[in-house]
Amino acid sequence: MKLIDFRSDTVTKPSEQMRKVMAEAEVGDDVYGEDPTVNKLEERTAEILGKEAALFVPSGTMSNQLAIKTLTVPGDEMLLEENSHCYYYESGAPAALSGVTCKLIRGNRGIFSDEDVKAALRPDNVHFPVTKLVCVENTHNRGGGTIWPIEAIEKVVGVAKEAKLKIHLDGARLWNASAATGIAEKEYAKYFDTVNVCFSKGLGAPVGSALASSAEVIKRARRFRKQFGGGMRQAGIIAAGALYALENNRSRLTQDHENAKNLALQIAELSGIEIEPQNVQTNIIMIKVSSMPAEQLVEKLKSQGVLALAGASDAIRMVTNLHISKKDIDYTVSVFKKAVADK
Ligand code: TLP
Repeated sequence: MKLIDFRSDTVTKPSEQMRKVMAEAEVGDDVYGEDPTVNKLEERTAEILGKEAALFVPSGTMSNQLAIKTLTVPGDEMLLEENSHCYYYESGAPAALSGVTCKLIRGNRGIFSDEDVKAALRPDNVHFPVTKLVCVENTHNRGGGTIWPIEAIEKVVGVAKEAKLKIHLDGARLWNASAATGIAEKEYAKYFDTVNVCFSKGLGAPVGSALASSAEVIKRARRFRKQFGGGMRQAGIIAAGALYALENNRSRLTQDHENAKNLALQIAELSGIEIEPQNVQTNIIMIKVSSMPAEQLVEKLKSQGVLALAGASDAIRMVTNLHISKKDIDYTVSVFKKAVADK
């Protein structure tokens, strides 16, 4: 049976053409700075994001954590949304790797306001940790692929700058935000000190993310990358896949968005599940399940070849990606109809 895998956009596999450029990539020892393909990827990423420099890293988690490590000292505090990946899904890394505590902000589908940041600021007092950093996630994963409105970013950054805080963007899916809005990546990135972007999600590369910032910050992050065990050698093989993804797979993300919206609209009317199709802005669909445990629905879908992820006992997440076609969406709708009908 053919599997239609909606568990994530991280499940995507390299295409024939991508594999070809990977196989033929020029390589060198990247710890010596001698891998031409990695160097090219870093330069191109920095250019797209309008930053001085970028650093190729194995994962989005490492990229986020390098930003935190580089912009803070142990004992500092960072402000971030309670469902943000840096906090929720990174194994307690801010505390473990940087000695940083997290002060959580409750957002609306991942978005918070300048007022929220103001309310979270602390007076300068020896009893309190020093608040050093704010983190924004765009698009917001657990929020359901929500796009941060640029005006909201501007306001949050305004308050953060006034308080002399640094600002990090977890832009693992910034490509999706740009494809959906037409706002260039660098227009988003310009507000932030550091930006994480991932090549291994919707863009379809097998491995890799990058951190972009000023040359000085990236120089420091490069040392921490080594310390974290992320200094790779002939990494040009994987960088070539990332570069291919960057040049070829950004504009097609709108197809994933269309497919997600289409799926959401078609299953929204079914009983036993709840979706707000108007909130499906990019490639992530969050579905509340009321008629059975989410795991049970996931199993039913799986038995018909449709893979989804139970994100909570009453919720499933589905993510469209480059392996999923319009036809797959139609099939998935029919599987859903059956799955929710026979309890
Ligand atoms: N997200 C994964 C899981 O870890 C949940 C997924 O399937 O969505 N930032 C954001 C916003 C992410 O969604 C992810 C991965 C990361 C960072 C981390 O990237 P990796 O997996 O490369 O460490």
